[in-house]
Amino acid sequence: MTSQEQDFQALVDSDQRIEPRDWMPEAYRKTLIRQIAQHAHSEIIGMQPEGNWISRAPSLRRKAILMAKVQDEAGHGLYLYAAAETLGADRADLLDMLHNGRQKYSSIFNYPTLTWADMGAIGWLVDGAAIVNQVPLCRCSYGPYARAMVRVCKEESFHQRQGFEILNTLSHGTPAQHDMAQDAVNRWWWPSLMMFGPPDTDSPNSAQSMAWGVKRFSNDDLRQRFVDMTVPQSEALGLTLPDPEVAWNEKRESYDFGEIDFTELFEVIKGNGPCNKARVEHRRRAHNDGAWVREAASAYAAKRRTASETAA
Ligand code: BYC
Repeated sequence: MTSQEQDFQALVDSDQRIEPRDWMPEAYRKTLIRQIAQHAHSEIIGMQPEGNWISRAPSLRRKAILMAKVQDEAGHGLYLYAAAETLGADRADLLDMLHNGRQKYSSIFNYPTLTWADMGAIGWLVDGAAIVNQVPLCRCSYGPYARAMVRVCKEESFHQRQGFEILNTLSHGTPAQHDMAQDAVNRWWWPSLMMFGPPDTDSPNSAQSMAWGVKRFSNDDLRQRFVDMTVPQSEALGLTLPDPEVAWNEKRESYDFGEIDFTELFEVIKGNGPCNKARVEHRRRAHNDGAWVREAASAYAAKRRTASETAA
């Protein structure tokens, strides 16, 4: 280890933050750009499944809340792209890599949203899983990422509660509404568990990311934490989780749960999920349709720059 590397690791080990101008190993920079970019892409792709229901929300109140939530996701994408830029990444390059499949986004957004109850299940389960994954990232060793996560987590907890409230209303509504809520939970439960990534035995990035203080807990530990949090909530909702093996384990003081079909996760990551193609195509179209906005913003910024130079 060089002395620069030793100083860097000592900072990380003493729980201090690495800031953009600090020296950092190239591999640390690359890992962060990879994770932050994937995270940013997930936020903006994640707008699609929910955006699908804005025009069909069952009341004005639900529509206003859903619009605010989808807008929050765009904001999360912005904080995260800005955090990646502090590492020297170029936002346009990152978007290109999303559009041509060279960078990933979360598997969860490749599933369709079939009914209004899916808005509840996404809020409760997907945002719930996101919180469990992201609260530890508030203590990530890289300052700009950690700080972005603080605000993201506050907003995610509002999102999670709105999802719970949708499901609670449906679950205690008519029998048809209850069935719709149960069906949504049945479809979203296993994909939500997969959001935490492959099992620890099959997670190539974990060991190094944990040594660098980027990840604070392993994929399996966070998944277990999510299950422990969610089972009592499902009881409060009056809904069941689609896993007969869920049972309290006195010895471990945690819930046991059934085996996850990780071949499904790997297939979805490879691009073979139910909606991968549609999501990326829609994203590319939106990007192309928005070209005039980017051009107008750049032209306006150039005009202002010229005006202030002339004034000076
Ligand atoms: N989907 O070695 P591993 C949100 C990839 S946003 C797709 O364990 P790592 C929300 C992984 O990238 C949700 N790919 O990796 C937004 C790696 O591939 P590469 C997103 C996955 O990085 C809007 C390979 O598999 N959250 O919540 O140590 C509305 C091996 O995995 C997935 C974040 O991005 C997956 N599920 O750990 C509502 C949080 N899992 O890159 C909600 C930040 C794994 O080597 N990210 N892969 O080619 C993380 O915490 C970590 O990156 C992960 C994976 C836990 C996801």
